[in-house]
Amino acid sequence: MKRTATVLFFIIVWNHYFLLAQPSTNIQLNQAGFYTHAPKIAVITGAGQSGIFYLLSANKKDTLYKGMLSASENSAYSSTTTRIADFSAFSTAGSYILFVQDAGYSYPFSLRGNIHHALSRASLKSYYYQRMSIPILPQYAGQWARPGGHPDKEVLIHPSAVSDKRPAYAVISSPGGWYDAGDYNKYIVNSGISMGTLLSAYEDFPFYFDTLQTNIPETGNGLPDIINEILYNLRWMLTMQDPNDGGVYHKCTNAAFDKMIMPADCHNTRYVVQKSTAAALDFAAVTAQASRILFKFKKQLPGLSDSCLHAAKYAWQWAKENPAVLYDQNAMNALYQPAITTGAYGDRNVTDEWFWAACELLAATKKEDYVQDIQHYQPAMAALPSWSNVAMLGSYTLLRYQNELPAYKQLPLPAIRQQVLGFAGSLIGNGGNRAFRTIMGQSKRDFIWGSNAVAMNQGIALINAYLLTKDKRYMNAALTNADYILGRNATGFCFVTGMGSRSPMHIHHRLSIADGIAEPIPGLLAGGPNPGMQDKCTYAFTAPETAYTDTDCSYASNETAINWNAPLVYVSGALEALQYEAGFSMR
Ligand code: G3I
Ligand code: 9MR
Repeated sequence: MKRTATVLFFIIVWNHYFLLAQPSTNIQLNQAGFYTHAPKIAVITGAGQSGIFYLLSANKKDTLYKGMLSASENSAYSSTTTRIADFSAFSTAGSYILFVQDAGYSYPFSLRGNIHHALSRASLKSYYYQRMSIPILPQYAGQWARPGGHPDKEVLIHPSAVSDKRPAYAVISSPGGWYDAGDYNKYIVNSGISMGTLLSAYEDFPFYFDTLQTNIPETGNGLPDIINEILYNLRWMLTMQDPNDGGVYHKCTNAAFDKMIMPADCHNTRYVVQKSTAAALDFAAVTAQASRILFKFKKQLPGLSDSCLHAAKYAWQWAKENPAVLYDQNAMNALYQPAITTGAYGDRNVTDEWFWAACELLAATKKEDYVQDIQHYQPAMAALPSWSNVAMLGSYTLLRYQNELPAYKQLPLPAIRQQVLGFAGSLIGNGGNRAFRTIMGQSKRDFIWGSNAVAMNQGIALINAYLLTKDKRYMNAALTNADYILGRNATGFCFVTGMGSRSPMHIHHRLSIADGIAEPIPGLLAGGPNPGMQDKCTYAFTAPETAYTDTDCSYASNETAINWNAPLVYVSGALEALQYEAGFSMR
């Protein structure tokens, strides 16, 4: 009896001093922290009663604020139960910890005016690590420095991509660009939305990005680093256009994925594969948008703006002549050798690509030529941007330039404005995900391959609605999705590598896996919960909002990709930029 009591005593003491002293995985909050004047919410997961929560100083000695937890609620897309700690009323800058009796201590977090600056910088910097064909140098990359690989100076024309002047196996040069994701290939379609999103970040918030430096080789050359980074991929994209006809190859790739090895150890033959309408139109949209922005830098980059516009028109013309060349990898492999088994990005509907390209070309040229196509391809319904649905990128651009475009009668600007605002309004109007108080995750359909990009693209839609209306409800809603990405979600992960207290350590990313360094390359957004679990890896939880596993194996939930990081760059930059607007407070 006495012995049992002693053991019990030790268990209690152990729990108190060791377990409870560790941060609890049951308190889900933005692991970076909060803007001083923004709403501040933490979610307590796991069974428990309503009760008091305490906001403590970082050394846990002082209680600075206390409040009541909400009653427990059931989350819609997993068996998680949640209670809400809302401490929005507290707004003193500093470092803090939350304490809840039956959950323990939270991770430490801060309240600050520029709380997402580090995220903004890291998410943009991640593209430097993705650069292909050049060595990544220690003065910029620290422990993640590595030799170059995939020079792509000798890339073969795949038999599917043959044209008069470029027979099968002819050699072209297509160096540079970013690795698409955890794999080592480059795909025009996915580069399309990634570049469009980064270029839009610059167009919407030039004052912020003009001064954001990421310590890359070009830093200090008179161009903003976001532009320097974009140029690295743009120059590659330009090599993907056939100068003989304006057509654009769908991708530059191995026949099969490289093993989990470093770039310098990869020696598989590289191909450019079949031209496609989607590739041509995405390319036209990006180069048109780039021409517009680079015009501002024509002194530093003589001729580039013009070359981009020329490339855009040439690709557009090819698309007009080849309006329905879809990329169907299986059909292609039935006809040509070697079979290509890398990412397909095979889009079966290109109406949205037509719309986006026409919008970008109109905004770049201000010429009426594109108005009819804009009208013709205007989407019937707004849809969240993804690699296969880029229409809304065109809408954002038209609205961005609405006051500078000639007053073409057939240009459906009011309808497009209504569509974007209607879409953002519906994200807010349905109340969001109640259990976590986020916009993300209110629909089961949010949890797809790359679901974290859904959260960030929702953020962009909301920020655009804010820019159009100055209604702060949209900004607060966007902020809930940043909170989601950085920890206020049913998995408890901060989904950006190197950020927060609990972030992915085993991202499906060849560079991070093969380099022998424990920490993954920082600033990468993991794919996120995906109940599709197409990778057939082992998942501890399989419900829509918890089907995420931090394992190397999991490309369906734990890969990273340039089209997922781009909206993270946009949202984190926008949040920071808007914080700096005089007098702006998110409340
Ligand atoms: O469109 C359907 C939708 O109607 C349905 O409700 C839903 C149910 O799961 O599936 C949707 O299709 C999914 C599609 O993504 C759109 O989200 C497919 O199941 C899913 O297999 C597909 O995944 C794509 C994946 O490649 C496999 O092709 C991802 O979007 C895409 O981001 C990913 O991209 C890969 C590249 O191929 C190679 N490089 C890495 C990159 C990231 O993983
Ligand atoms: O590593 C590849 C990843 O980038 C892709 O998104 C994924 C789906 O296309 O495929 C991964 O490669 C796997 C391949 O599909 C099947 N064999 C194992 C490969 C590495 O895990």
